[in-house]
Amino acid sequence: MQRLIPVLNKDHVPLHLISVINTLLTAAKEISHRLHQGSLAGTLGSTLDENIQGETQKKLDVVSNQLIKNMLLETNLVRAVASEEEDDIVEGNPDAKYLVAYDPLDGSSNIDINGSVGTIFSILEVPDHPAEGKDMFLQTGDEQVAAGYILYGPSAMLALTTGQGVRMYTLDHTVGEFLLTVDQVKVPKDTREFAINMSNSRFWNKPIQSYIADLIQGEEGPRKKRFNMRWNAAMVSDVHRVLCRGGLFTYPADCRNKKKPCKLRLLYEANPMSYLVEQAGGRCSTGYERIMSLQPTDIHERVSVIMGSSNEVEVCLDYHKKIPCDRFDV
Ligand code: AFP
Repeated sequence: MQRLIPVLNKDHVPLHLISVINTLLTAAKEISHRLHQGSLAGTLGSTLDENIQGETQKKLDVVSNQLIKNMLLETNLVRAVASEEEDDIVEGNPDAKYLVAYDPLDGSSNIDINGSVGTIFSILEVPDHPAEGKDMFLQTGDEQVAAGYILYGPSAMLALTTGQGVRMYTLDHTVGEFLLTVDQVKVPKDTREFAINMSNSRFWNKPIQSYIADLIQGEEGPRKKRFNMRWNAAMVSDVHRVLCRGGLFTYPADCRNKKKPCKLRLLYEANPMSYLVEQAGGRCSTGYERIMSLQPTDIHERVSVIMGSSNEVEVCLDYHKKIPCDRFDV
């Protein structure tokens, strides 16, 4: 089986970008090791702190964030990092060209129950136009030069795109290498599987309520076929399933907290996952706009997300076109 670096060389990926990706994978191997040790590593459970998102930080959130941040900045190839666990960006080498936005441990609520979690990353270049501090990161998802995730499941798997399709690699613990296991990922255009947190249904807007209600009616409803549902409470795990066998994943805006109608973050969750899904032939939208066309206004900006099998996403977007509603995410 092919190792990662020869594959990226064949794709003519710039050497410094390969080095940044490889550094992320070195951190991921350490995170994978600590996760697989579980309680034995003494890193389960929560800290007494909250991150900028207002979420209680798990010990492994903090450990994973430090590992990734320190390793990336030590390469001297990274101009700055933006992390879910950092209030502001952390500056690196002022002459470097790469920016890395990442969620160090997505799905943290699964850590203490031995559930799947993952690291999501998005790599940009410092913009040509003069930009300082966090403004450097305020680029559309179309500007990404690489994106991916490492899913720490029964096996540790990397899904990666540098704009030439999506490949998946599996960590071989004996040699400590990510080996190519899926060469060109393709998301099936149709699906009978959707992923959503149903407990929020009374807070959704009308288009999503109507779309989901029709899915649940199955053969007797307007879709005239039965659908299945999954919800792993970790975007990395749910989107990995979509990449592997199709499906529609959505975390729509809701009116639980009018100040924070959306949950998923644009820069280090929605954009990197959208890059992967679109490169694999899928479709990604907020319900009204293509996600990777959005112009970010803040590094921790949140968006509503609908992504996956292109024909099914199209059906969901039709509900948004036809049903007038009060948008919470504007
Ligand atoms: P945590 O990292 O705080 O567990 O949040 C994970 C996440 O951002 C995303 O990975 C999941 O799809 C979604 O939130 C789960 O949200 P719910 O807990 O509301 O289902």
